[in-house]
Amino acid sequence: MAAHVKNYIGGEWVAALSGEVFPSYNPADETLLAEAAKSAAADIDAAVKAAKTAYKEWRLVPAPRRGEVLYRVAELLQTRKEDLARVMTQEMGKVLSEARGDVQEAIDMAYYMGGEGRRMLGYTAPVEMPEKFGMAIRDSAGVIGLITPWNFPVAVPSWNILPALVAGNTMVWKPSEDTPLTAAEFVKVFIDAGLPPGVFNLVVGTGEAGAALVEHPDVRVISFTGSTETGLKVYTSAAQRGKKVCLEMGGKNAIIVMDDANLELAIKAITWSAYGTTGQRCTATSRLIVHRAVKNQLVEALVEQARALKVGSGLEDGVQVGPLVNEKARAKVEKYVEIGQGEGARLMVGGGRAALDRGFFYQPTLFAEVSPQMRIAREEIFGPVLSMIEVDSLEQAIEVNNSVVYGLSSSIFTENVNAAFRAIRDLTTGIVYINHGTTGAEIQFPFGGTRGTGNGLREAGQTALDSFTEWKSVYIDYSGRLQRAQIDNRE
Ligand code: UN1
Repeated sequence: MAAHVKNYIGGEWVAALSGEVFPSYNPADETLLAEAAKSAAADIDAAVKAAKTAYKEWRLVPAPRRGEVLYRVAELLQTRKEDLARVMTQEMGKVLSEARGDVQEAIDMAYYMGGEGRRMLGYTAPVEMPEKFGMAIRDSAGVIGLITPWNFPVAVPSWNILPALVAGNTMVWKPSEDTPLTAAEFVKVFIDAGLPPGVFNLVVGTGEAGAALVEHPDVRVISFTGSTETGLKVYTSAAQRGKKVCLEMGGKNAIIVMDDANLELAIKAITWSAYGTTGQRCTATSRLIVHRAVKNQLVEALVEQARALKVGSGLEDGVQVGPLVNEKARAKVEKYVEIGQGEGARLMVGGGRAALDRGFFYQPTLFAEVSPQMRIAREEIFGPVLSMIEVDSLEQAIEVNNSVVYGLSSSIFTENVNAAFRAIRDLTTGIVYINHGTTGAEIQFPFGGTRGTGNGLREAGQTALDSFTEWKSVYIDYSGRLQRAQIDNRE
């Protein structure tokens, strides 16, 4: 029987004011998993009102106490990890072991940000006048609007929810329409951890609800993770209203394999980074930039690896590649495989639907003889499709890597320390890996990308606080007299 997902507003589970619902399907068997509230502007408005009211008190709760709620979130997530992972696998398809990893990122983030409750560091600096003191402190920003994708339906929201809450903000969260059930299960953890009503509100729905959240005058900060197309719309709409926006958008990440690389290691890393999560990570490897001298060896091994991967339902033991999230995602992959063939790239393996009765499955696919100008080498496909480009030198590899509009993650396999350090210096992505695939970022470091991937802010790490706090500079004059600085600012 399909579950029912409601909005969680001001501490109550409520239906959409219109009474409308939308479906959430299991991508592995196309069955109906849940019906969720199809929210609109009026639902968003109710949630923002609740968040605005709750903000008055939550901002005054001492930060170490707010941090303790996050520790309880971490503990509850530990106990519910398996259940949450199963719901996630059923709703968006990733294999169970990866779904567990997704929840684990939220656990890690909850402990990390819980600790911020006792840090949230500002600074002091000397001031120009005697008997005067100066400091810069982080202040909460107000009501935060959060829009998140389906591919990491617990981890990515947690990177935003946890820093925003510990910093004293309240929130309205609009998760992807592909994962409303997972979102509701995640919200229950916060309720059971004792978060006061109205501090964290869930509004499920489609793009209509997301747009209303971005447009709402009482929402000061928007954090968005998703496609570049939607992200730029969010950015434009928020800019017209003078809001702060944190964006994480597309990627076209590459692994560079040099002629001196440990090939055995590189092959394992490429296989996992390109085909793990069915290629549906913003950090997934979708380009392979390979030194001509090792090209043949690499292709042969990758074809073998791709063929051996077990495609199927993520709940089944031994399955390594789950389905694509929905029919639209599979149609997009099919379109790009056609484009690649039309552009003259050579299909080495895959290139079609996997032979399963139901579900949005696609075979792990490799294109060779790809040139950097081809669309399959430049545009985000978000599926298990890898495009191989040949180069003759490190300089050329770096140039090809940096030539796309995206700048999230990159990687180089080399045993040469000089080449590794040159790559660190010259690769222009937000994340760089040496002898490791392009996925697997840890929550204590900044996460995000340059160029078309983002807009300069970063999720995770200490930098997450930059999105959700305002700096307040404070001057305290304890001289008891009118000092010169108040008159003309200088002696
Ligand atoms: C994403 O793909 O949206 O680095 C996030 C990684 C994971 C997070 C990916 N820790 O691949």
